[in-house]
Amino acid sequence: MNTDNEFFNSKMGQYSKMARKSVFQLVFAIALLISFAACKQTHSTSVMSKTFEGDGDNLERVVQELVAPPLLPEHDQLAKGDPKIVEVSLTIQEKKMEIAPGDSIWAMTFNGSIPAPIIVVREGDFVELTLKNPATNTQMHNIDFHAATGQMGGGDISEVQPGQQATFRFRATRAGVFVYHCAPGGMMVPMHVVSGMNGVIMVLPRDGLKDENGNLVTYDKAYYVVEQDFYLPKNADGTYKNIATPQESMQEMEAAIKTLIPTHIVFNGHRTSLVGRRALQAKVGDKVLFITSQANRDTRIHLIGGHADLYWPGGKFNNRPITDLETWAIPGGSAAAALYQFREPGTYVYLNHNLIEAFAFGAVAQIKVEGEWDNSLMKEISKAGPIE
Ligand SMILES: [Cu+2]
Repeated sequence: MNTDNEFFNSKMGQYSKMARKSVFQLVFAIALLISFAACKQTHSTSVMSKTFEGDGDNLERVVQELVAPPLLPEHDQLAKGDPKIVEVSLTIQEKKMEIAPGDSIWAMTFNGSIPAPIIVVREGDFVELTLKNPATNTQMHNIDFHAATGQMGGGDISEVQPGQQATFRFRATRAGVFVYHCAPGGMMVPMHVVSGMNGVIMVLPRDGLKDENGNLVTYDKAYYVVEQDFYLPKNADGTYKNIATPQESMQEMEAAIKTLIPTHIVFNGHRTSLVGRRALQAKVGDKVLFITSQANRDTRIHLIGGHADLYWPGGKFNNRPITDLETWAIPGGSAAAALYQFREPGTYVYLNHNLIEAFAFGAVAQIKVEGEWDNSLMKEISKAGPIE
């Protein structure tokens, strides 16, 4: 019996060893399958393997009514239905504009504002842009979308002389905030850009923005704040020239921009665009998306008293956002997006943290936040008084 038992036990041992081996092999096979599937999924969503079909001709059309900065056009944060053609119209206006109290430039603008209005679409939508250059203007203009794929970002096929209009369409294949600007060629490119011809398009992921853990995150408000460097020509005594015509502005400004030293660095086209009674507004608890670009020059943005809860690297929403930033860099020719939930009331300052460029040149905005003070985050222990 003992022998049998030993035999049996030993057989059972073998069976159990075999069973363990089989289970191990099964688990190993499943793990392989899962990792293969995950790998396949990663590959299928890689930006390197995206393919596109159709030119969008038969898609549903919607018209986007653009609005003046710092506001965004009406939009849904999550896509409704299939990709659409979003029709957008920009009319170029050449006009004299004040950029600081008493200081003016011959501005060149899309739709009359500096910056140009922000366009909002979703990944996979087509943007159908009509660019109008009224006969009253003096210059040829066009538009280069950093969000577009194709020659000159559309610059070649959108060239319009005064009295002309042109329409082209591109598919928004990448999610994020992207600069667009006029690019008529040669020295006219920087001249038109620093005369105000730049803006941003925001391409939202179809299923919305994601936080650092991959969960949906929405915003209560969004503000569009663009830094612009200006180069005003000066008289021999250092005062700014009063430029009478756009042609004179082009001649005089070339020498001014070649100094590489701006005379003004401001937000939204004017030193006082977003301060005092024009400060941005929010409430404690609001999650505010700040969209900021600089089309020509590097900058670095800081929110005094707050942070970027979420900052999307390079302003591109398919990257996992990084958290808790104090200051975020914007290389010239790009845009940034940062989300912050205000937790305390007060007047916040959103600025270029080269503090000379902020306070001496003008790159400052304010946000007035209403709500109840929270001692769990900051508490005044004793008011300023004589040293004891
Ligand atoms: Cu132009």
